[in-house]
Amino acid sequence: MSTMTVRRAIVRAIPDSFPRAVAREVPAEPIAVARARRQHAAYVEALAALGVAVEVLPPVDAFPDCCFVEDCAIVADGVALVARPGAASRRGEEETVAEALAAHVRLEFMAAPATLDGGDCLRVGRHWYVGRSERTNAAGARRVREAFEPLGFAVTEVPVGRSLHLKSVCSHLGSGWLLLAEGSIPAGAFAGMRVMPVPAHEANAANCLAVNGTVLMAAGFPATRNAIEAAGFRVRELDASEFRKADGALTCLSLLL
Ligand code: CIR
Repeated sequence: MSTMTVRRAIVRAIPDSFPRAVAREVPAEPIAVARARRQHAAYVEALAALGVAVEVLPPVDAFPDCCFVEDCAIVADGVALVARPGAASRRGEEETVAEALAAHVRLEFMAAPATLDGGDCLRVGRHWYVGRSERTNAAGARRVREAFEPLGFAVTEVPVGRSLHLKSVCSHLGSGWLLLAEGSIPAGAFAGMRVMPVPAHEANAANCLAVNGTVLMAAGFPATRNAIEAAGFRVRELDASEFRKADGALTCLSLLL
C-alpha cells in the first residue's frame, strides 16, 4: 500500500475571481488573491522539487473555484474518470481539465444525474474509497465502479456526514497509514489501515498530499506534524491559508498522474 511514483501533475492558476469561490462560511478575512498566488507558486515549486513535471493550466475567471482541479477527475492506471461536479457553479470546470488529461490518459465520463467531486475519492493502492456527500451521489459512485472495477480496483462507499468531502477529513500517507480527523468518519470504514488520528483542534491538517516519499501538509499544525514524522515520513509544510478560506486544502490543488 505504498504510494506510487508521481511523475506529472496538472494544476490550474488562481483566477482573479477566486474571492468568489464557494465557501460554507464567510471567512473572517476575505481571500487575498496575491497571497493565494504566492501560496500556489510555492505548491508548484514543492511538487517540482519532488521530481514532478507540473503542467499549469490557465485560470478561467468564470469559475472562481477552478484552481481546485482535484474535483474534476479521478485518475488511475492510465484512465481518468471525468467528474460532473456536485456544485452547480463548478460544472464546466472539468471540460478544460479533461482536454489536458486527454494527452496522457484514456477518458471516461459521466452524465446527469451522476455527480462526483474528486475530493471524495481516496485512492489506497488498488482501492478507491468514495465518499458519499452533498457533492457525490449514488450514480457518481456507480461510475467509479464501472470505470475502475474492470481494472481490478475495489470500490467502497463511505458516508462522509457533514464534511464537505471525504478527503477533507482523511489522507493516505503511504504504507497503509491513514490520517483521519477525530470525530469525523469511524475508523472502521477503513478496515486494515493504520489510523493516525488528527486531533479535533487540528482538523484542517487531515488533508495532506503524499508525493514521492514526502508528505506535503498545511503549516501550523504541530501535533499532526509530529505524529506524521514519528511514523517515519518526511514532511514539508506549505502555507494554505487562502485555500482554507474556500474550504480547499492541498490535495484539491492538483491531479496527480
Ligand atoms: C468547493 O466548495 O467546491 C470549493 N470551494 C472547495 C473545493 C475543495 N476541493 C477539494 O477538497 N477537493
